[in-house]
Amino acid sequence: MADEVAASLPQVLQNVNSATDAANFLANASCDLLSCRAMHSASVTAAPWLNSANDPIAIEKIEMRTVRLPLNEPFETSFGSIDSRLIFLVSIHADGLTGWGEVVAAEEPRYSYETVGTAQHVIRDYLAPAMLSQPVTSLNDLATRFASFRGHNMAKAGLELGYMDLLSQVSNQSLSKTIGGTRVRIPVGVSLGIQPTLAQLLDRVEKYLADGYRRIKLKIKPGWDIDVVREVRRRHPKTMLSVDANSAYTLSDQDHLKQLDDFDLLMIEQPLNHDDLIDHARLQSILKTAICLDESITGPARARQAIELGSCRIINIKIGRVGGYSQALLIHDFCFAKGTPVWCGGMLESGIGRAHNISLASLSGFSLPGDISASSRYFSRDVIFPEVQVATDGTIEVPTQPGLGFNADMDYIYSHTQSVECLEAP
Ligand code: OSB
Ligand code: MG
Repeated sequence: MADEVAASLPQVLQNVNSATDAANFLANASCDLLSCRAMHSASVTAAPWLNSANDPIAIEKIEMRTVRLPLNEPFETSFGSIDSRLIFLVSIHADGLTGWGEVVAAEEPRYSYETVGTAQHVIRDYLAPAMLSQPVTSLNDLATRFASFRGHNMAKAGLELGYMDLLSQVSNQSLSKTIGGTRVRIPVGVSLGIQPTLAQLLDRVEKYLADGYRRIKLKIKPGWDIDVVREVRRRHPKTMLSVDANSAYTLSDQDHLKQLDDFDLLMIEQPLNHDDLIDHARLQSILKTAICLDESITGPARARQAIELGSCRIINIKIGRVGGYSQALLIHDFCFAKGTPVWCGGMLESGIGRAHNISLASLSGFSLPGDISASSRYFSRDVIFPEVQVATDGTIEVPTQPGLGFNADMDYIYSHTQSVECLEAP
């Protein structure tokens, strides 16, 4: 199955021959988003924000808000278990309109070094002042202002999300259309945390397959891997199945990991160190199964290097991890030109982040099911209405109305707010 997906893609992409140009662009740290996208938009629907049809947007106020949402069930990965999510929402205010974004950082620096606390600091002291200093003319303008601050991708992304929601409202078109999306429905899968028992995991797998999800991803770690995957595969011989180790292994585990080759997995996500490319390339050379990188792909340059080194055959794009739409679009376009499948990862987002993921995943290159579940998979009630729903065929409809296509549920947000901070233009 994995081979089929990999083999069918380059076929579709035969007309694209700009990979070398794209690589040259990405080699340059100060890659200009406009020219880079314009150059490679032959097979990507031309993105309306490339031209300057809109007046610059003078942002009046940025609000940072944290909201604690209980999770329906604990979520356990190789780096620990959580039973609630501190959601960090940002709202961007201009001309009576509000754009919503979400900073996907966790409370603790485990998945990445960013936390809710570091993102609040970086937004308050650096990014918001840059965004408020003068009217924003384009996503490229905003990304260029942020580029002078190193790292803190999730903080940058949160503001880019809010800006893009606002921009698509101003342009009176859907966010999907604003970024050049082509899909009207997107295929989705579900990520299943480490469970107390194998029986419980098998139950969860049955449930989500019955709900229609098109791909099951199992979180693995040493002691919860080969036997678990073997049993799930034995019961579901045809299911699109993948695993995610969140960096729980080292190269010395290669013989152990090689056993996963028996299970016809779509991919093994981030088996090795969170910032590694070299060891992944060595592991990929001995594995039949495709490696997918998540944590290691922190931006367009890393995506290019990973593909060049052969560190992976599939890339997981998370808008937060890579630093916003500007960077996610570049990675998408580059991978599309190279024939590398991408898919949209998740960070247990609330409906705001989830809605942005739906728009991102509507781009043509997102050929594999995303980790974009229904709101109800994680939360008894979400911060948006309508909530995100997955149809019985395992797809989510891409909204067509202007903006995000979902409304912030202010009553529910207010009632669960833990902190609010307003940042205003000087
Ligand atoms: O590694 O993809 C990951 C959640 C939090 C942090 C990292 C990851 C995840 C998931 C869940 O796998 C994806 C989702 O459903 O949001
Ligand atoms: Mg992952």
